Amino acid sequence: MDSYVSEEVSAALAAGRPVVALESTIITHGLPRPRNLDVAVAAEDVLRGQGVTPATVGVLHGKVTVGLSTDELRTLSLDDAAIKCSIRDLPVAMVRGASGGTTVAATAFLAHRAGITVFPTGGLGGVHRGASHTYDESADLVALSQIPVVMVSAGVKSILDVGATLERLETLNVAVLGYGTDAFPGFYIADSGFPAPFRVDTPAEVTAIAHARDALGIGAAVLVARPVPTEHQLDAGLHARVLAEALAAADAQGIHGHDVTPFLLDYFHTATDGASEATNVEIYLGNVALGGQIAAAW
Ligand code: PSU
Ligand code: MN
Repeated sequence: MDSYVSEEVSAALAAGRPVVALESTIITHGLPRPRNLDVAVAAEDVLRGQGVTPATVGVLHGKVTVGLSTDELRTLSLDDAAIKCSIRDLPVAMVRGASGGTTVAATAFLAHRAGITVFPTGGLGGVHRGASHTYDESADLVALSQIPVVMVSAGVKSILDVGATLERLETLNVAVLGYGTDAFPGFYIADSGFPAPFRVDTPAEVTAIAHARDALGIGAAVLVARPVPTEHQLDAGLHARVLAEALAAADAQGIHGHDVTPFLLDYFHTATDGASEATNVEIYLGNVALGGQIAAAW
């Protein structure tokens, strides 16, 4: 494949400077316009402020890119036709000349291929509720089992079956580290109700564990699970009520496949009058900042 890494990102990697990958499904499908672009730019600014080079990954008119420019980010953020690009969708988008936001799975794949290890998102995909009959499990999980990145996320999205997702992460050899917490975070809420398998408290502990993984040649991700600060979490009662409504609405409208996650997130953002959106942005930018610290400590 011809060069798809931006000059800025290539130069930073060649010089051994810290680089952090960012996904773009959160831009195309996770947040409403025009806030999506603001958040995408804010995430890059957080990293630049730390002396870290951001590498936002996405597909623009069939061109797979690691290190989108601000203009390219804007184009993608405004594109109604942008598809949600997981790993399997990348070759199709390339051949069709389509644009797309890359999911955690596709971003981890492309970032690692370019030599980038640290990758923060908001909330990871996982096992959906009812997966025992729908088989709906995010490709994020399989990708993390095969790609040795250091992923930072506020646990997995609370719209999912969190317990089942933790079981799958164990099966898939993904190390799960609670960051500054013994509880596994619950995305919109700080505590999912499940314990984190291990606790770490510093970026140096994370990098030491990731280096040990690499020394052993374990090819799976390390997942750093950072909880939303409690002052920014969604009210637990509101969360439970809206979640039940959102799941019922998805069921009634026959939403399935890759539309489920965007539908549920959008339902939350509308039904909470923007409160969940504000929380999502807090989660995301906080995770990006921690990603920057980990990359700097690498
Ligand atoms: N985190 C967020 N918002 C998002 C996502 C993550 O705060 O929209 C996206 C990621 O790109 C993730 C995707 O890979 O949701 C999961 O989708 P699915 O469950 O269909 O695999
Ligand atoms: Mn799915």
